[in-house]
Amino acid sequence: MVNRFTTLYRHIIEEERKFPEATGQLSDLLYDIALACKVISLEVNRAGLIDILGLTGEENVQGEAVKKLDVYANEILTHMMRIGGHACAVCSEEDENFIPMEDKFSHHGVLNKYIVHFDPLDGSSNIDANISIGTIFSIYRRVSKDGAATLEDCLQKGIKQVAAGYVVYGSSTIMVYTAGKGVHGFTLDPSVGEFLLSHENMQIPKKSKTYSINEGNYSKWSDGIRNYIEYVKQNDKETSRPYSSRYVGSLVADFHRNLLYGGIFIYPADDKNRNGKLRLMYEANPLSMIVEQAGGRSTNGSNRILDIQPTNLHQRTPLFIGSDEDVRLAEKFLAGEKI
Ligand code: AHM
Ligand code: MG
Repeated sequence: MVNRFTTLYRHIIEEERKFPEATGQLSDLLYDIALACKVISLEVNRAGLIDILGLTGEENVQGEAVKKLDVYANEILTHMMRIGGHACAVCSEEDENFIPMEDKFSHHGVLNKYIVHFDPLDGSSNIDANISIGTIFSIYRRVSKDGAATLEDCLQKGIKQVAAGYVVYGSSTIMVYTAGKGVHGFTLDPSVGEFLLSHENMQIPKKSKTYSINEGNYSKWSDGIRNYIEYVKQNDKETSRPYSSRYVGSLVADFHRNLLYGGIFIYPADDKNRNGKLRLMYEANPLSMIVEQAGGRSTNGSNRILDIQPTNLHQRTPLFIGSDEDVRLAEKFLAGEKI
């Protein structure tokens, strides 16, 4: 039975204690991210009221400019990192270049040692339809020894992540994170304003009966992908086929459901998007660290996502992520193996 009063902050401090060299900076950084996400959650819940209250003009009732939610989410996360004093650079799906952070707010003169990557509001095309959206984050240790952060600090392989996580703004707000020792989920209790431990040591089922892919792109796919999708739709009791199809169109929401119940999410390369659509640094790497920590698998169809050396902050990658056996089977179809 889960201890009902384990807050996110207590949990991350206890997790950090498992690393003898830890200074507490990572706990504080994660806490700052969680705080920013609580603020975003509030705004997401109010989004539907904006039209009713007549706030769609340039200014809201307080005379402040009304911002698009994804712009707002980006600003609040960046601001929180700047005042927090633990990040030396922030990279966001919303910004072309990385944003260096000054050391002047760092505590006790300690150098800000972390690089933080965000997709501030994933699935943002779903906002107006009241469909779940989320924030994805990823944390690296800087490699340069001092001075301003460099592009090299920001372009590290996913395997170098020290922590990663996401927040889904759904029927409730949930934060899932890993700091390299398992995956843990916390549900926001709005009455006390705290994320409380609700899913300890999450494990994704090894095999599933659910696939998530935008099937509207069928005509642009390779034969390998088409054959795999045809396969999961055939009847065969022994292998739990046909699979169910579930596709929200918000990666975080599709990923979270598959993490809980099992499933494979695929966004392949196709005729139009030669490298797929999703971003390596902001979407694929953090979710890949989580899925591997939960016993699942994540590749670009042939290679492990976490081993890809990034060359560009906004580079895209095909993504096959979820239950281990399902991802392996999809890879076989992609390689043209006879099943
Ligand atoms: P976003 O980060 O701009 O919201 O775009 C990424 C989103 C993912 O959340 C989702 O899985 C995918 O794009 C959906 O794409 P499509 O509409 O092509 O199926
Ligand atoms: Mg996204």
